[in-house]
Order: sequence, then structure tokens, then C-alpha cells
Amino acid sequence: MLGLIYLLSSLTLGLLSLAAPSNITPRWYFPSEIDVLSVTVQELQQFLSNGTVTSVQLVQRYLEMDDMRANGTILSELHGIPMLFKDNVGTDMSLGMNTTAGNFGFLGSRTPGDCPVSAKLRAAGVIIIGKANLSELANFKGNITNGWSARGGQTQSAYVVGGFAAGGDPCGSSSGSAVGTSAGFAAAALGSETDGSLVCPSNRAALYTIRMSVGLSSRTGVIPISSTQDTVGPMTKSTYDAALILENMVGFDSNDSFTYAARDHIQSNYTQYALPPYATFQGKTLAVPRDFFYNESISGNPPEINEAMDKALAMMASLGATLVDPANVPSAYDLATSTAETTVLDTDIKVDLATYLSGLTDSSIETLEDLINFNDANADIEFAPGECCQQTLVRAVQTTGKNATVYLDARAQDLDIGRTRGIDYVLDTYGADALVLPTEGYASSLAAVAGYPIVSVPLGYLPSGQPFGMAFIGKQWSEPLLISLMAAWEAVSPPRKVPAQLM
Ligand SMILES: *[C@@H]1O[C@H](CO)[C@@H](O)[C@H](O)[C@H]1NC(C)=O
Ligand SMILES: *[C@@H]1O[C@H](CO)[C@@H](O)[C@H](O)[C@H]1NC(C)=O
Ligand SMILES: *[C@@H]1O[C@H](CO)[C@@H](O)[C@H](O)[C@H]1NC(C)=O
Ligand SMILES: *[C@@H]1O[C@H](CO)[C@@H](O)[C@H](O)[C@H]1NC(C)=O
Ligand SMILES: *[C@@H]1O[C@H](CO)[C@@H](O)[C@H](O)[C@H]1NC(C)=O
Ligand SMILES: *[C@@H]1O[C@H](CO)[C@@H](O)[C@H](O)[C@H]1NC(C)=O
Ligand SMILES: *[C@@H]1O[C@H](CO)[C@@H](O)[C@H](O)[C@H]1NC(C)=O
Ligand SMILES: *[C@@H]1O[C@H](CO)[C@@H](O)[C@H](O)[C@H]1NC(C)=O
Ligand SMILES: *[C@H]1O[C@H](CO)[C@@H](O)[C@H](O)[C@H]1NC(C)=O
Repeated sequence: MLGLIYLLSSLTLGLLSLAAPSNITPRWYFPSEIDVLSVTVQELQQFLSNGTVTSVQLVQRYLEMDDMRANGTILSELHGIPMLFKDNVGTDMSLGMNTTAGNFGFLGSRTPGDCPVSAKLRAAGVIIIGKANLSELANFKGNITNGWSARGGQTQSAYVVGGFAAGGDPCGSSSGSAVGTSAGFAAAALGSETDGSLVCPSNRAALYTIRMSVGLSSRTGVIPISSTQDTVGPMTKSTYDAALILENMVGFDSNDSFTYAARDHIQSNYTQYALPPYATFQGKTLAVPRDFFYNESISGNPPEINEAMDKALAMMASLGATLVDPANVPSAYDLATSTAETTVLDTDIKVDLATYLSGLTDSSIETLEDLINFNDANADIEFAPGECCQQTLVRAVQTTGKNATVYLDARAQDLDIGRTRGIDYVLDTYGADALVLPTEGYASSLAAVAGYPIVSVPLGYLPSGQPFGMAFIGKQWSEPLLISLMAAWEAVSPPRKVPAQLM
């Protein structure tokens, strides 16, 4: 019914993937065509009959993970935990999964191996059980619906009976990561965000997420939109889980120039901030940007969201938070009217995608132009019925690079809106630690153009069953503080609801 995971990896590799840390050598070969997640007894009997696999190999395969644990080898707190990865996060071909961002043009092209984030998580013992559906090309193709890709089809919310057609828009672009986690297909997921793609789908699946400061962890090997704004991040059922995954992702990557700035800000322990004594509202000052961000005629949000926000603000105040309300953002209205972000992303994707593609082998797509031509030549499979075109990609292909005056001006405008007259202004002027606002609306854009962190926590549920979230935005590298706010909220929240139709 929910069809969440369009490429279940062979767990083969999931487990062999534990060989990633160089001190662990696989003791046996296991045939990649057998996927222990999906294979049936009847099929196994055939594989055994024709000699593809032996019974000894099979038994070893099923025991390996627990064996390691029994031997006292626990790679991290993530050891043996199944995760879904958004299908733009590059994984080693030996895992039996393509990396396509939902586009058929990437099918069959070979990644150079695990991207740094994937390698780090596998070294921590994570089992990647599948690549999740997404808004194709992270919603940088054209007029597609949230969670739709040519390879995967339409991702459906697990919470709204009747799915997309009944208003159950899962949001995007990390739609499958969010739905898959909320529907119990995996313990947690990796998604990615350029502007909203972690926080929006997480908020519609009652998940916790951290869109970290750009550069705190590597983006190398992740099919990009923009090196200026992209981040990879965790989507989880608790603050602790999100902090734990983040802790195992962060780090310098000489191939990602944005990670240089993060080097002095990377911490080795993020989970501690999800625990006492950090997880508290006491001593925290929160800025409430009432104007614009809480305005329903601007956000289009239903009234339930502000009602829940007002209750949450009162509760946080009762728990010791100091509220500055209102604490308005001078640049707020520019967020809605400025075209600077579009200019930056259009320019970035042309350059950054070419860099990504240069790392692939056997790829028929080497440039953005190739991708556009592929989509046109394969319109029957690449466009949804009634979908008109790929206007976003076509717009992007006309850009003239990151040295163009129009680009440099746009980037300066984004920093002015996001930082100088945005987040930095409010937090400095009001002496606040973070902004607090509904996740639905323009929250993600303010953080996105600034390159600053934003987190989302479950807040409430609409009559349709669709969840919504509350966001906190902080200064660059303020992840520890934001994690402490997430955990403080989680500690006083009712348990997150699971999708009623799956119970
Ligand atoms: C063995 O049997 C399996 C299951 O029927 C089949 O998929 C596979 O191709 C066979 N392999 C060989 C080498 O015959
Ligand atoms: C566990 O320990 C046994 C006995 O020492 C050893 O044979 C085996 O290889 C170990 N397994 C792993 C996965 O380390
Ligand atoms: C990638 O997709 C191609 C085409 O569908 C398929 O033949 C291949 O087995 C896939 N690669 C991996 C590693 O799964
Ligand atoms: C995008 O798709 C929607 C729904 O399919 C449609 O109403 C709208 O006109 C389309 N917009 C463009 C620019 O094609
Ligand atoms: C950087 O990229 C090059 C080329 O893809 C690769 O050989 C090298 O190992 C990478 N460096 C790191 C630190 O990953
Ligand atoms: C992080 O700090 C917490 C609290 O002190 C501790 O329990 C945990 O073991 C630490 N994690 C790591 C990886 O050191
Ligand atoms: C909300 O925004 C609308 C449209 O910009 C504006 O007319 C209205 O005055 C705003 N409401 C408040 C309370 O600021
Ligand atoms: C952009 O300008 C810088 C400094 O003038 C120069 O070093 C760099 O090569 C230029 N890059 C491109 C892509 O033209
Ligand atoms: C992508 O989305 C839809 C539904 O979730 C589904 O029909 C298709 O199988 C997709 N792949 C996955 C798995 O999500």
C-alpha cells in the first residue's frame, strides 16, 4: 500500500558493509543477488539447489551481525541499526543499490564508492536497508508534486488515509525518508535539504530532524542542488537519535570546501546535549518572529498550527524560557519577494552537478545539458502524465557560473536577508538564543539562505491526521543549543503518534 522503498538493497551488503572499517575483513563471500530482506524460502531453496549459495554461507550471513556484537565488537551506538537513505546519497555499488535521485538517467552509472557521510555511518555500524523515494532531483526539475519521482512514483503520507489524492501531501523532497521512518520501514533515515527538504517532510511525519549548518558535514558524493545551501541530515523518532546520527556524520572533507570553515566547530559528542543538564528551557531566551512567520495569510497555514504554537510558547515559558514576543525579522518580507536564492541555486546546480557527475563512471550524463536531453528523449518515463516540462533545469542551464556579477550580487543579498538583517539581527538585538516558529511556512528559507541550522520537532496533528512541527533556528554552529531545545521540548511532549492506519 505505501510502497516506500523502491530499491531495497541486498542486506548482503548491508552486512558486508560492516567490512567498511578497515580492521574488519569479511570472512566469506555472499552472493549479491540474494536479498535477505525480500528472499523467500522457496527462492532460497532454488539458490541452494543450483549452487549459488551454500547453507553454511546462508547461516553465517544471518548471524554475522549478532556474532560481532556477541564478540563484544560494538562499532557505535548505531551498530546494527537499519536506516533508509534518500536516493541522492551516494552509496558503494557493492551494496546493490543505484544512486539516482529518482531519475532514470542515473540508473546504471557507477558511484566512486560510498560518499563520506555514508562511509562514516557504515563504519559506525549502520545497515543501509534501502534508498528512499524523493521529489525527483530534490525538486529541482520542474513542476512535480512533492515526493514524486520517475523511478519511484508518488510517495504517500502514512498518516493521511487516502494518501496524496486526499490531501496527504508528504512534503518534500526527502519524502520517502520521512514516510519510510514514520511507517516503520527503518529505525531512522538520512535526508537532505537545500531549503525545507528535511524539515518539511519531517514535520509532516511527526519526526525530529536537524538541518545542520552548511559545512558541518560533507556533501561530497551526494547528488547536489547547491554547495552553498545543501546539507545532509537525520530524520528520527527522537532528539537523541538525531543527535547520535549527526555525531557520526560530522567532519572535515578536503573535497568539500565548505567544511573548512566548520573545522573549529565540530564537536565529538552531540548526544550529551539531548540529556540533562543541557536539555532544559531554563536560561534560554527564545525570539518569536510574530510578524510574517506567524501570519497565516502569508504561510497559508491552517489555524491549528498557530493555536498549538501559542500553547507551546506558554509551556516553554512556564518551564523557564524567556520569550521575546514579538521579535520580528527585518528582512522577513524580502524572503518572499527576493529572487536571489533562485539565482544562487540555478547557478550552483550547473557547476556542482558537473562536479558530482565527474566522479561517476559509466555515466551517460556528464552535464546538466545531458540530463535535460535525457529527460526529453525519455519523456514517456521521465514525465508524469500531464507534467509539462523541466522548466527549473532549463532555467538553470542558462546561468553563467559562480563568478558572474549576478551570482555574486544574489549571494550577497541572501546573506543580508538570512544573516545580517535576519537571524543574526534578531538574536543579537534581543539577546536571544534561537528563533521559534512554525515549521510550515517560510522558516526553512530564512535558515537556508543563511546556511544556518534549523531543527524541527513534532508539535501537533491536523484533523486529517497530518502532523505538523515546531522549528528552532539558531546561529551558525549552534547545533548543541538547538539539540538541547529539541530534547527539552520532547521531554514535556506527549509521545509522537504513529500512523493510525498502520496500527
Ligand atoms: C539459481 O536459481 C535462482 C532462483 O531461481 C535464479 O535466480 C538464479 O539465476 C539461478 N542461478 C544459476 C546460476 O542458475
Ligand atoms: C567472533 O569470535 C569467534 C571466536 O573467537 C571468531 O571465530 C569469529 O570470527 C568472531 N566473529 C566476528 C564477527 O568477529
Ligand atoms: C542499477 O540499475 C541497473 C539497471 O536497472 C541494474 O541492472 C543494476 O543491477 C543496478 N545496480 C545495482 C548495483 O544495483
Ligand atoms: C503545475 O502543476 C499544477 C498541478 O498539476 C498545475 O495546476 C499548474 O498549472 C502547473 N504549473 C505549471 C507552471 O506548469
Ligand atoms: C577527494 O577526491 C579525490 C578524487 O575523487 C579522491 O581521490 C580523494 O580520495 C578524495 N579525498 C578525500 C579526503 O576523500
Ligand atoms: C557523550 O556524553 C554522554 C554524557 O556525558 C555520555 O553518556 C556518552 O557516552 C558520550 N558519548 C560518546 C560517544 O562519548
Ligand atoms: C498578514 O499578511 C497580510 C498579507 O501581507 C496582511 O494584509 C496582514 O495585515 C497581515 N496580518 C498581520 C496580523 O500582520
Ligand atoms: C573566478 O574568479 C577567481 C578570482 O578572480 C578565479 O581564481 C577563478 O578561476 C574564477 N573561476 C571561474 C570558474 O572562472
Ligand atoms: C515512491 O513512492 C511511491 C509510494 O510511496 C510508491 O508507489 C513507489 O513504490 C515509491 N517508491 C517508493 C518506494 O516510495
